[in-house]
Parts: sequence; structure tokens; C-alpha cells
Amino acid sequence: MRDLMVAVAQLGPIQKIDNRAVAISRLIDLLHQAKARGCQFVVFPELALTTFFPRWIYDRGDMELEAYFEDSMPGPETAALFEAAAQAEIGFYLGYAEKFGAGRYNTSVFVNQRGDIIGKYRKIHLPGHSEPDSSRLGEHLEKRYFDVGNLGFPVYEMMNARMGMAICNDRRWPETYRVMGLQGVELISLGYNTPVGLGEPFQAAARANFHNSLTMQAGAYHNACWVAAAAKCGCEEGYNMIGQSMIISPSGEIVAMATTLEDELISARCDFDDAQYLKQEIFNFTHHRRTEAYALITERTGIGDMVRPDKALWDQSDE
Ligand code: ING
Repeated sequence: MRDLMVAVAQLGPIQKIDNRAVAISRLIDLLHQAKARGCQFVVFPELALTTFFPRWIYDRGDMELEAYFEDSMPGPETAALFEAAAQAEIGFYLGYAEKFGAGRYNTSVFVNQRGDIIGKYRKIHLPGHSEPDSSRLGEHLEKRYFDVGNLGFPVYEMMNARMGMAICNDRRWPETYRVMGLQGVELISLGYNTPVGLGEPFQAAARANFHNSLTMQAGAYHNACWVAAAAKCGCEEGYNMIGQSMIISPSGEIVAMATTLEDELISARCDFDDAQYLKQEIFNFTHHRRTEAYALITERTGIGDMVRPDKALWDQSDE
């Protein structure tokens, strides 16, 4: 049997006044809770070191904006987290804002149980807007502050499993899971900061938790993989963000879920043999997928004209 004891470390709000040392001490506390439960791997949230700054308006290059980005990983403050994890012999996924030359990315890394970074992912689906609009109740300016990820959706061999990463809005796009599914991914780790009440219709806000679980359960089932998702949540600087961190099995079932909007650890034993039936039967991609019918998925970005099949292939009426 091949399995992994996985923890998801949900973070409550990080306020603007909370410096990195405050955030990192909370991450280390959650890591120690994971150790006490016998976990081998911990998933931390998206942008886990600071408050969710894309809610505010800056110009690229502003000093205050630049201060939210990490010049290096680990850096002087994050080193303590790497050291604590290596001492506990626990691997982890961490989301943070990355400065890479002139590039600014919403990034996550995989760190193994020896504290070595073995993989990186940069968020591809950037939600929200690049220009502020005062008619909105709140801004979501990730397109303004982050470049589109340029590393694809890589899958890494780690902790004796095929592990992939995504970040927040990525989880709403089936392509995210399928590209990793086609690499044999067994566990997808992701972090999210999901605000509600930015002016969207009431029903959209009321369905935020439903859509959170729906999209990840579907992604897990359609690709016969585990999904471990960590929220940063609660009321940050007056803005509310959903919690509902969860661990989902390859069958699409939620096996663990957070119930607070605070720092909270959940965990589960992820048995990778659980996925075998689905991978070999229902979602045996080699046997069942018909890529010749899927061309529009990569040829088109947005909605276009309807596609008509050749009439000779289906209509004998005028023969
Ligand atoms: N946050 C949100 C997310 O996809 C969002 C953006 C919120 C999209 C609500 C749709 C509805 O969960 C991030 N950071 O991507």
C-alpha cells in the first residue's frame, strides 16, 4: 500500500499590520500540529505570508506593493519555516508572492522533508481585473500585480507520489486538473484566498462555498486524484474570505473539511491505491479519451461560431 499522511493548514486572516514573522509563527504552529498527528506533508494557503494585497490599488513598482513580494525563497524570515519543517521531517506546499527579476508571480513551491525546494508553480489563471473600477465594492487586482505563470502545470515525483500544484482560481478551470491528470498526478495541492462581497450578485456570494467544493470534487473525480486545498480566510482588513479547506479523495468525496474561519489543521491518510480502479476503468484516459473531438479546447480561447459536422456524415435524406 502506498499512502501519505497529508495535512491542510488553513490560515485565518492576516491583517496588514501582521508582519511576516507573525504569519510564519502561525505556519510553524500548524506544522507542529501536523507533526503531532503523524503527518508527513502539509499544504499551506496561497499568499500565505501576508494579507491579500490585491484588494488594494497600487501602481506596479510602488514600494508598498513591492514589500509584499519575496526576493528569495527561503528568505531571512521564511528560513525559520524551512528549518522547522526539516527538523520535523515534513514536506510542504507554500504559496507566496514571488519577485523573479522583473517578473512578479503568484507562486507556490514544493519543499521536501529535508527542506529542499523540489518544484515551483506560478499561477496561470489570474482572476479579477488589471484596472481599478470605483463602481465595485472591492477590488481584485491580481491581473494588475502578477504576470501569468510561465511554468505550465508541472507534476513532480515527491514523497513517493506524483504531486502537482495549483493556486486558487486555477481550481475553477477543468483544464488545470486534466493537464496534470495527463501526467499521472496523484495528489494536487492548492491554496486559495476567495473573497466574497466585492459587489457580485447575492446568490453568487451565497453559493461561494458550494462552488468551492463542487469544482474541486469534480476535478479530483475526473482525474482520479487526491486534492488538498488550504484557505486563507476570515475577515481581513474588513473583507471576508471563505474557509472550507478540504481534502478530497479520487472518488470526489470530501474526507476532511475545516469548519472555522481561523487557523485550523485538518488531515487525512491519502491512499494512492484508492485511485487505481478509476484510473484503470472509468477514467482510463488511453482507452476512453477521444482527442480528435477536443480540438476547440486548445484552438479557441473564447466562445466562437458553432461547428457543423459534414452533412454527408449524418443525413441520407437527399441521397
Ligand atoms: N480568488 C478567487 C477564486 O477564484 C474569485 C477569485 C472569487 C473568482 C470569487 C470567482 C469568484 O477563488 C483568487 N485568489 O483566485
